[in-house]
Amino acid sequence: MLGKTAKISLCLALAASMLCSGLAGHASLAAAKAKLKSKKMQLTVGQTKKIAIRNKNKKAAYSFSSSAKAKASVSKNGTVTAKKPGKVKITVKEQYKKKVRSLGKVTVTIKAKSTDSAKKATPSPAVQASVTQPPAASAAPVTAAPSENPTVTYKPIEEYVLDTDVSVPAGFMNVNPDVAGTVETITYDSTVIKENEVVQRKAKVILPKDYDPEKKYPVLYMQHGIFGNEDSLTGDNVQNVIWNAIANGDAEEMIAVFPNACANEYGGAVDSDGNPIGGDTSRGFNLTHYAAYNNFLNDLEQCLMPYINENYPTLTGRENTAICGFSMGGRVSLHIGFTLQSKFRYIGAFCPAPGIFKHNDNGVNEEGLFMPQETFTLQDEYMNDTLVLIAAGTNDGVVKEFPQSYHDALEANGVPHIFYKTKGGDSENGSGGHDGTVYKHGLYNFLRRIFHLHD
Ligand code: FER
Repeated sequence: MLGKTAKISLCLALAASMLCSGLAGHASLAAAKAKLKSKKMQLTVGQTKKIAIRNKNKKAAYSFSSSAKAKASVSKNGTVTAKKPGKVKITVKEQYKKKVRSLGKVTVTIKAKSTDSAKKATPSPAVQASVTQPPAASAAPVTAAPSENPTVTYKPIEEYVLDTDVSVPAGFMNVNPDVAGTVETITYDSTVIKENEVVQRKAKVILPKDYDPEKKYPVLYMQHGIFGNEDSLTGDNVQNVIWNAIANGDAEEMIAVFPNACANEYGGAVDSDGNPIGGDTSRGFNLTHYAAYNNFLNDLEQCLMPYINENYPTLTGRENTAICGFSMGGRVSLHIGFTLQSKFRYIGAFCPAPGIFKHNDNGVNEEGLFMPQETFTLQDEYMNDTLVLIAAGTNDGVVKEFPQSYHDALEANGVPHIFYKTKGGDSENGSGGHDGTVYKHGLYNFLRRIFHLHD
């Protein structure tokens, strides 16, 4: 992975977030009482947005009531739907054991429909979110009942896509033993690396705190950047972002898999003749090396996913399966997600690398995996039923404007998605914005939006 500065950036980001929030450290975060993240919400008629609660107590129940249901209704999980222009107050209460406590009121200001109001809802100066909305006649909640899964109804993708709030809670990257689950290493047989030969490959499996093999969990596959392997993401403490999101009540309990996305016999970088290059990364920008990442589609579909589904208590089917990644892993995730649309309902790409379209970056001429206008799109049946999130650095010196070009194509093709830019940590090597600060921010926002059940 090129994001060598990630750890330095992490420290800076942590220091900054602690200063901003006035928190002394992670312990106080765990003990803090639940409170409303914001007491104001601006919506346009037709828009929906979830009321965010910080430091949710997982054992408590939260209830929401609207002062004027004709203007704005609110669902059991706190999603507000704007119906008519005006002001509405939503009262939020927490019930824990027999105690009921008011968290206060959120004042919702509803504006009449205007053409591009969603784009103007910029959450903070550092973060510019842009949202391509689904067409008005959007999908109803999806009921998934593959034979081995319980019958559950999922939130329509529209609700996530219209949620332009991409802020993250303080301490979302912290290492916090109180919320930690476990990390396992698996070895599985791959039949797609060498002809007529089985090659053993490794992956990390991230289990949630209180993992119970009697339960069933949705699965997130997350891919590392170029020159990485199955240890890169755990080495960068990405599992803590997942555990924090679950502990904050922002993400469902899930199993995450961090594979080795370089699907060749070495599980590592090669030169153009296919020979390993060790640490000589300057020789790693070539088509043979990139082809190993393209081959991960076969490895994942034919070998790793079946292994995970056989050996872990997983919920299967696209409603329960997400894919995301950083940089080269973001490219891999877009490749796989847009190719295997019947298998993944959630696709996240954080600082995605070149190669989705024809390019000539780093002196390498690559044909590209998709054609921007013709093939980088969703099939009709998945168009309004797939969550796509692309997060980019405001000044990414490594993948430059490639993430923006993917956003532009999706927008031109009318594919509903979320795209936003956020600032990276400082960096001395010109890769500012191509680092852990940005990709973990993207991951947290992705985690907030995947697998949520409709209530
Ligand atoms: C490239 C520049 C960067 C490229 C890939 C990367 C496929 C990947 C960077 C990373 O994973 O950090 O031209 O071509």
